[in-house]
Amino acid sequence: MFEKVLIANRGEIALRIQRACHELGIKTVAVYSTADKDLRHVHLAHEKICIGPPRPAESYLNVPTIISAAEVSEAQAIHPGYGFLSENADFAERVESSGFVFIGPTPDVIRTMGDKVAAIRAMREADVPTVPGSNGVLGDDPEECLRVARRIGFPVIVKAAGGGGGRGMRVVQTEAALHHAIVLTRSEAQAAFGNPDVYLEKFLETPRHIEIQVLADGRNAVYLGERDCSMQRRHQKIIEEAPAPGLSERERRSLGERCVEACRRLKYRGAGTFEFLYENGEFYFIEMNTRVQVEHPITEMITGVDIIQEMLRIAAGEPLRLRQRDIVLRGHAVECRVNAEDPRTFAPSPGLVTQWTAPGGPGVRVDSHLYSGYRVPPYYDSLVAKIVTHGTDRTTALARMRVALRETTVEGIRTNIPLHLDLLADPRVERGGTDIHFLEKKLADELPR
Ligand code: MV4
Repeated sequence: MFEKVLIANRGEIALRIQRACHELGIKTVAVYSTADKDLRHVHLAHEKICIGPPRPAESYLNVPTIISAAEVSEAQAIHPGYGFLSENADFAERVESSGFVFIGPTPDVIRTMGDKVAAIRAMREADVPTVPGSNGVLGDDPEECLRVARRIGFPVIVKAAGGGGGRGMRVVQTEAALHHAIVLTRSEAQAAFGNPDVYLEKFLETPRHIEIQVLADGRNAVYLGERDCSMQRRHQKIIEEAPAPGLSERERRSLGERCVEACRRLKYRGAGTFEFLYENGEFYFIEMNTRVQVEHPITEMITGVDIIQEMLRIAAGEPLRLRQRDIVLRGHAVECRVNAEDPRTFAPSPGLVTQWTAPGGPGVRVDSHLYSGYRVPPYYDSLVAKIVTHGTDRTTALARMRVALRETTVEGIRTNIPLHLDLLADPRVERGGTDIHFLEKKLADELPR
């Protein structure tokens, strides 16, 4: 196992990674921006290195500085967390060519999955179900594009090959609107990702977002069940749960086995997430994430597997110790993302947290870097805590979440806890299985302005 790992991230995930390292007897190096000198994991690290000013481009995205920090601290490996450089193939390459281990997949696999067209092609080859679509990049001929769209059937969605996570896409309802939408998405994609390639898919109107968690060592893979992440606003997830309400054991196994087979073909290494849309009993692959995800704790709660520890073991070259038969899903888990934002307007609400009290009790887990007196900086995402509850069944997990949210106090800044309480009081949420448009529709219906 590694003796020392550099954590190239901040906030709650840096603390989460550090805990896993320390539990395994690994020393940690924290790299931090000047805005983050008082973060908990920075205080708790064996070594800390300031890597620049608050702006991410000058600190957490500064590759040469992070590599230098690894060199001077003599860390053996770098954990990128989520966001920042976590899915940057060039960074992974630089890490490895500088003699360090990148805790994640190989650069070529990151690159393939970053190109959404290449990712979908890889999945089709592995028999993972995908959305009916162009099966490749669109050419320049408008007539040919129209033929492809007609074959798929309207509505269609134009997506950028370099996009993902909701960036660079446009829904097209009619034949007349197709050409303009392609031209527009193409030019936006060129500007945003430096890649003008676009592709077409059938637009699914009311899907759920269900994702499969995998762990793999380059040879073998296991799936750790699924998460339902349909509760979102503007592509920001706010509540996730595992397992997905109403999914049958048969559906879970069949989809999980296909993802495992895809991992074997890709020689996938590390933690990964296959994202699917789920509509009318069918799954459609849309993207793969090659990093640890924000919502990984709910999977940990129902499987008992420490995903970050497993990432470290795999990166250190240990063969996967888990067999599929060892993975048993137990009970139900829910995660509420607590953001420093106005619960009605969603405007960011950074500032001094004068008082923080975390909830507790059986089946309650809190992943947070908050403490009373912490100042939430305005430069980064607004996630300040993840409240996770577990119970023998969904009803129990939800009841525990309501109690936990009412116990939580955050003073000095605004948070979205009132929104969470509102959602958990909605009978449609209690029933489960709401689609990806539920939250935005509810907000439009209940908060007319
Ligand atoms: C779609 C779709 C409907 N049909 N693709 C948005 C994020 C990106 N990962 C893919 N996204 C979507 N792709 C087809 N063919 C609807 C969405 C979508 C969405 C997906 C997952 C979670 C939230 C979403 C919110 C709006 C649109």
